[in-house]
Amino acid sequence: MRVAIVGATGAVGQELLALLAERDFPVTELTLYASSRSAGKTLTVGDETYTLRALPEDGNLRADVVFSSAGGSVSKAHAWRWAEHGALVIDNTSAWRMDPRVPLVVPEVNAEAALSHRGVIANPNCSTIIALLALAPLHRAFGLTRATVATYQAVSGAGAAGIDELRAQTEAVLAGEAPTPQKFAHPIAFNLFSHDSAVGEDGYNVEERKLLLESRKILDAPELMLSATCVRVPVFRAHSEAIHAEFARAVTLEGALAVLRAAPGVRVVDDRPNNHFPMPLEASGRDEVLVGRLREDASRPGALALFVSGDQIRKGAALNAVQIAEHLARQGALRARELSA
Ligand code: A2P
Ligand code: 11C
Repeated sequence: MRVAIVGATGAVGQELLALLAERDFPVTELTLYASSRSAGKTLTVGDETYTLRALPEDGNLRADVVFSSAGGSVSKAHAWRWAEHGALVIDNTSAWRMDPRVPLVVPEVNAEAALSHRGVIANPNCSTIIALLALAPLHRAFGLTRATVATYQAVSGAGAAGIDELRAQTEAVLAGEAPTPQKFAHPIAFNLFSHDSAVGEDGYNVEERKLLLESRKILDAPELMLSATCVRVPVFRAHSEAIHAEFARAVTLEGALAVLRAAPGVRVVDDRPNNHFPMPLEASGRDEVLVGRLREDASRPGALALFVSGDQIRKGAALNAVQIAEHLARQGALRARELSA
């Protein structure tokens, strides 16, 4: 298949490149797009060197599948034009997630939704994907009705600039200098702060609202109640979340553990004697979301408390997108085609 990556120099773009090679995705031609600032520069991947391109005016990316991770404004402006030229667009941004024409897909949860696409499929927000890897199988078994979520989000969620800022500020502070915030409004080294997205009139920020609205759409659970508090922490690339979940049907600890042990994409890490539970360092670089600290919620009989950690760039973004393409290819719903000139 002819593959295009839009945002190839970014944190998610770089992970996509690594994953396509690692997973033997059937790429016959790879075209890499970035901003006009990068156009003409080269990028070496394995033995191949690619010249970065600016987006073409005519919207024809000459690809069967486009992975888009250049930010919401780029996808908002171009995704459907790329699709009109025959490409399947798997969009890693928030631009089209809540559009009724666009399936919002986590393959372990609602792979079948991908088949109804009209040219654009949305990859959910990373915090949503990571929470749902644990919550969706519990929902299927016990009927999730309500959840409260507190996130501990890595700087990778803010892209390559976020990663660079944590590194630079940490070095600066250790050298006795003052941190200079650029990407984030507040110091991130040795600090944490409420998620860096806009706060609405109800006091919830955009990230918190995404967790609610995207979960409802993916689980097809419009009545689901969910309240999130999203926080940026000085961790490089895996998000963690403390979750309290309530269910319609009776749930036991053993029953929940059995469901999670059988859940695809989940690895249970729940070693009480050794106080070993999900950690972002252990989730980094892994495909699975780590799930543990499972206990009955002492404040509400019948509810569960749990803790998850998942690689934000990998399962939270690039891997999920590649898995969507792989699923469609397996179903015969994504294949190489003759391209117009
Ligand atoms: P560039 O490196 O040329 O700025 P991240 O999420 O890590 O910040 O990465 C964002 C990605 O999106 C980068 O690859 C960046 O390219 C790319 N990008 C930003 N703006 C545009 C644009 N207007 N058109 C195409 N790609 C863009
Ligand atoms: C973060 N979840 O960690 C965000 C980044 O909706 O795709 C991804 C934003 C999105 O800050």
